[in-house]
Amino acid sequence: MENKKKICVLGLGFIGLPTACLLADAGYQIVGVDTDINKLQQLKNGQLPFDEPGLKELFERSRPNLTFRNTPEEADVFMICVPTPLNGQNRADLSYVKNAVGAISSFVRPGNLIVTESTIPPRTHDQIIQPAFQNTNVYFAYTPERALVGNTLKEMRENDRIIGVDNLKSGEIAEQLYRSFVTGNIHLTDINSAEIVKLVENAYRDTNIAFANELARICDHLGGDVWEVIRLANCHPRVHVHQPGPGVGGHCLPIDPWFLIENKHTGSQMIQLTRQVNDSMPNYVIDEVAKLLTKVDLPIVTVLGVAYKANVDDARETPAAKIIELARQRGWQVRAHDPLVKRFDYPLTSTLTEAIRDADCLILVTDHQYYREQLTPESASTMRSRIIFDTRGAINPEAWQQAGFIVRTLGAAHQSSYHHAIESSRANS
Ligand code: SAJ
Repeated sequence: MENKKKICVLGLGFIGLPTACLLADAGYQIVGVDTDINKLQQLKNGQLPFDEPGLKELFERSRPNLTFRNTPEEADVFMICVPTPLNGQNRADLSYVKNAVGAISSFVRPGNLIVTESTIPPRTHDQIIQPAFQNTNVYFAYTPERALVGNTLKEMRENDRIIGVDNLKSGEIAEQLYRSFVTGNIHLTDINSAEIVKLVENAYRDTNIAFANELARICDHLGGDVWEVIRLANCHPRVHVHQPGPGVGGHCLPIDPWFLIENKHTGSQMIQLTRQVNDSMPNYVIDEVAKLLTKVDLPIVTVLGVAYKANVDDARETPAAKIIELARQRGWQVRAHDPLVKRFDYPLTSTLTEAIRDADCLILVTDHQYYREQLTPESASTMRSRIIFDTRGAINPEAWQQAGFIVRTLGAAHQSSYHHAIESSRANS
């Protein structure tokens, strides 16, 4: 095999590790760098710190080209994949990026490529990354990651990639690097535009969901069924409204839009409003649940699903955390259950049966496939009061109502069972 270049990947998280494995699988010699000694030891022992479809097999296959260290070393390419969390003032905490830049500075040589994948506010290259290497003749690229948790490897391979570069030669080197595993189109552009594109994608989705959440509240008051309303509106060829829910979680949508507007001189108004709408959904859910519990003394409430979205084991920024906190503030006894999440700040009940028994109200927060299959009126027959609040439009209200449950679906307070009746008659025909 051709003797491929050496790449130092800084940050072995949800993006850095799969990317390191894909590049190692393509024949590059990868030095994976992380400051978490336990994670490094785990990886050296052949264990993965998180799960993603296909990652275990890829990791096994690419291990001969992977080494793990807690400091960088000389390489042809340096790839920055460190986290950029939100600080207390809704601004990007760039300390990990700055540390990574500092850590590689003594190893970078003329002709090296420094490529960043971390999500960063506009102008971070201009103001922080590039100035740190101004006396070295290096190439820069910004290639924001765009993969969806739960489908990371497929999307890393198949999605189009945006590569922002500082000059044509950087573009040539960076494109060749990504072409080694990307089958989607590669779009070269300038670095500032690439920084903004990444944030626009998530701000767009966040805004669309905020619109859906606002529609859910409107339907609750005006009598429509938001799930039906959106389904039908989306039959129009130029309408694509997203789905409402208990709030927006994960490591991207609740964070990235803030980066786009952290420079106050942009005059942006809508993105901030979007964030407020989505962040207020847990409060709305708990206010609505409270209306169902007025006659119940010392309610026991069970939160079903603490992952930030369906079918992942990831609970970062999950709206479930705020829902649990708000429910506890009301003096309710709160249980939480999730079939996939292993680590969570609040104790998780180990079985669904245990989580349901003697509860007064179930709040379906995450529509895991597991709940779609296992959560039935029969499985909930051991509840003390028969109340269920569905924030995802995931259960069939009619079936639950027939079994004697009070069912409240977000955005369908005046529940019409019309479309469910139609759907089941279609299914039976
Ligand atoms: N959600 C809704 N309604 C919807 C869709 C999602 O309430 O119609 C909620 C989910 O329940 C979840 C949150 O939004 O709480 C975010 O989930 P997601 O599936 O929209 O996105 P992430 O955070 O897993 O990944 C996003 C993706 N961005 C876009 O689709 C534009 C992914 O492609 C990015 O790579 C990722 O952010 C990232 O790392 O930036």
